[in-house]
Amino acid sequence: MKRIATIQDISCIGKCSLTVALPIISATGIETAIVPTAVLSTHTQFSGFTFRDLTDDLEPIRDHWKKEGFKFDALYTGYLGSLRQIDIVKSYFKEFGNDGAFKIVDPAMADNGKLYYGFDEAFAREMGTLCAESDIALPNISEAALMLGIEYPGEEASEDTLKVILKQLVNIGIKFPVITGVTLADGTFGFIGYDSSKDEFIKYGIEKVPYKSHGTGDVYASAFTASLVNGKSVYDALVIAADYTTACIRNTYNDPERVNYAVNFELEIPYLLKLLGK
Ligand code: PXL
Repeated sequence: MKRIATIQDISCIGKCSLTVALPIISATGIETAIVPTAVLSTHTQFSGFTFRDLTDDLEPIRDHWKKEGFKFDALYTGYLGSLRQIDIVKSYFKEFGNDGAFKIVDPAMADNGKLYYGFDEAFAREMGTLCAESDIALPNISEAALMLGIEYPGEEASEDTLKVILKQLVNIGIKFPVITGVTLADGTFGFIGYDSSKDEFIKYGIEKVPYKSHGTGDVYASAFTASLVNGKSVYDALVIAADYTTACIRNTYNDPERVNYAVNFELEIPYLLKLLGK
């Protein structure tokens, strides 16, 4: 069996980070090791959430894994709680990121042009340095702009603007940035990326669902990681993740009993497996 390690928080309620990554990746037949960076009662879009920082556990977990000789097919990081955690994650990349392990960074820290509660611009810049150690980085438009320290171009930024931003991300060392949640020139919704090793832009969009929710970036990055480790090419994995995430958003949009803090990703797992030919 393939094995990945994913490093992000546990939000007990909120359907994001580990409570999304673990079920999605496991369902596709991959062993999913987790490194919880913090435990929160809910994600940070609620008020009054509890936050237990687990930074002090990260190095002992790494060292024990090293002693046991565990190997991983991918390392996938999401929401990180502090500057120190970013540094420690780099040491996980150094320790476990060779032998062909994919390093995937979702710099989950912002949306709608604004950083999530508790983050500042220094954190955003530092996240850029972690993305620079990844094979693929998956920022949304807000995160891309914040890592660069440039003005937020808006959710409807043009493809030309996004291409300039992609090149700027390469200039700060990010080999293969893929901006998610973008609206393409033909009005479809999807991603645009730039593979600097091939000097090639890639993009894909599907019909937009008029509904926005938290946690969709986490669903996207988890489905992408699962697809890649299941043997899909980077482009095919990005497309599968876009199709699956859009199905999750549509399912939620059509559900009169939906919750307002996350998407119905569970109900579309059979569709993800179908996309993967399972
Ligand atoms: O979905 C990203 C995410 C992950 N983890 C925590 C969050 C959020 C978004 O708000 O608050 C704790």
